Amino acid sequence: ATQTATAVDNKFLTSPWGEIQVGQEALTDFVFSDVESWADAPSVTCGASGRSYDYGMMRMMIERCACALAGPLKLGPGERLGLILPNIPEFVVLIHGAMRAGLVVTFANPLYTADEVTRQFKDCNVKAIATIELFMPVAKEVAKNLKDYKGTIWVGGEDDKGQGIFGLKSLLMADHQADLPTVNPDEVCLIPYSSGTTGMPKGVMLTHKNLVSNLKQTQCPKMMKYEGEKGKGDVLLTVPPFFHIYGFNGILNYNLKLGYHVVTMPRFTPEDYIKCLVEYQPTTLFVVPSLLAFLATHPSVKKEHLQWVETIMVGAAPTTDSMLEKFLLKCEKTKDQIKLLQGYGMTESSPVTLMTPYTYPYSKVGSVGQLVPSTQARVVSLTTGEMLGPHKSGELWLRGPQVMKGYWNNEAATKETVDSDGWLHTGDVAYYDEDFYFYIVDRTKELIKVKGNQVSPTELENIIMELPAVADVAVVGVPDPLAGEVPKAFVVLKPKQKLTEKDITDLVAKKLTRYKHLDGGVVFLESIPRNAAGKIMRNELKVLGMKRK
Ligand code: 4UW
Repeated sequence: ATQTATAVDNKFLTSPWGEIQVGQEALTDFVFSDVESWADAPSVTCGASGRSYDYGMMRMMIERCACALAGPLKLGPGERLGLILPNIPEFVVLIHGAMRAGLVVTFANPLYTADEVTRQFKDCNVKAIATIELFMPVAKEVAKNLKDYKGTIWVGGEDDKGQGIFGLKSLLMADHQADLPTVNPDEVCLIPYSSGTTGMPKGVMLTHKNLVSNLKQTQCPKMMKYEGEKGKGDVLLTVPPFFHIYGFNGILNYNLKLGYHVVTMPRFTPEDYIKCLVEYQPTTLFVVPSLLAFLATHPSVKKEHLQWVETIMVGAAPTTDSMLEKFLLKCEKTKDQIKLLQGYGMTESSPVTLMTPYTYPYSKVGSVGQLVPSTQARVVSLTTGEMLGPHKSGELWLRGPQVMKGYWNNEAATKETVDSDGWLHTGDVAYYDEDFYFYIVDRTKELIKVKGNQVSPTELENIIMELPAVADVAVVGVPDPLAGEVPKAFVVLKPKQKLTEKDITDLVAKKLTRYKHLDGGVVFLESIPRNAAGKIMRNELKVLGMKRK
């Protein structure tokens, strides 16, 4: 890259890639604006079943879904639809159908327990749920706890109107008519959940403008290869979930906008993934570090399986240079034959803020890249609060049109995270080099990342505190070769009380989905180290956790 970033009055850095026009479109209109140019090309294919819709069909189904949500389900603009769906083509129909109808979507991991989904859907006032047969029991359990509930959309199922269950297929076949609203770009359309820097998961309010701006930022022709190459027929295979912001905006919308063929799988298994590599011959893979490690090191993945791959995009958790090297070795390809791109972002920033340009020096592998257009950064000293120069680590602050409107119903957390000048305090520790490439080195926030998934220590701590024998508890992430990090609990018992490690791990396993389980184990302590303000000294526990397995 020849562009340089500028340090404005030594107060902040601007993007070396200039500015984009802030998004004024409704997200669905923007994502499908060029659909006529590739109406017959496949949009999303289910890698497990082969079920596939072309772009023209997808667009029509979205329109019909919007009318059905406004019609038979009686959902009005601003009301919330909750999705409990794996990565399937119908995910796209429902999420964009809802947004087209002016609804606000929140999505949950379909492997969440009913407790986890209930907390989220109650918190943001969900009025209807869409799910598949496998997760119907969870949806029913959750729906019981929701006020003014309007109905469940059963993807792939039959109608059962008596119980307020609507089959998606018949809703679409009926071709309902409704007046769909004109969407204002400043309206919230998505509320994913993130624990942010501290506490329980919170609803992140993202607007059409946030999400559309981020697509424009990541498709900046100068930074990426896309000028004149849209609709070239790239095929991508992707596993990161659409119910996470990276999967939804960073992967799904990003590639649909370009007219590419998105192949996805409802559930990851090594066999199915390899089968998809051979069957669809993807040119691009979107991965998280644990999936990259699988491709680089798993004996059943052969170089022949990867022969079509030209680009691999990795993000959501730290990746090591050596893993990227191992991947190249596995492919038997050189750095010139395969592009290793990395991106960094957060749910709170729609998500992308930093990205490696399509062409960048190999010496920068391991960097999370440069500021995307219209994005500014500060690296702030953890001790003095000053803006730092190159090669000095501090907290990363970011500002741009992709930064969230705020946390839903949580003014205090919003104020703590986005300051009055619009800076998003990421809770990540980073530095930049003389070419304005950024490197993430640590985290000051509590968040634990297990295979790219968020785990909030507070959520686990609250559950463990339910045990009457427990006096105090702290949960931290400890390094794990496969998952990146896993949660580990430090527990203080009340006098004369007894508990085993299993009592605690079993309770967490009963209440929370698999990746949040205490795979780092439990250590019993006399006391939890806290500072004068009563805050848990998590770094001390991390060090202790690495020593005491
Ligand atoms: N290196 C080190 C990274 C990295 C990272 C994220 O669950 P959330 O809120 O959001 C995400 C977003 C992932 C993402 C965004 C844009 C992009 O291009 C891409 O990959 C191509 C992935 O995961 O978690 C946010 C937190 O996750 C960590 C970091 O701590 C951040 O605050 N994180 N990306 N490349 N750490």
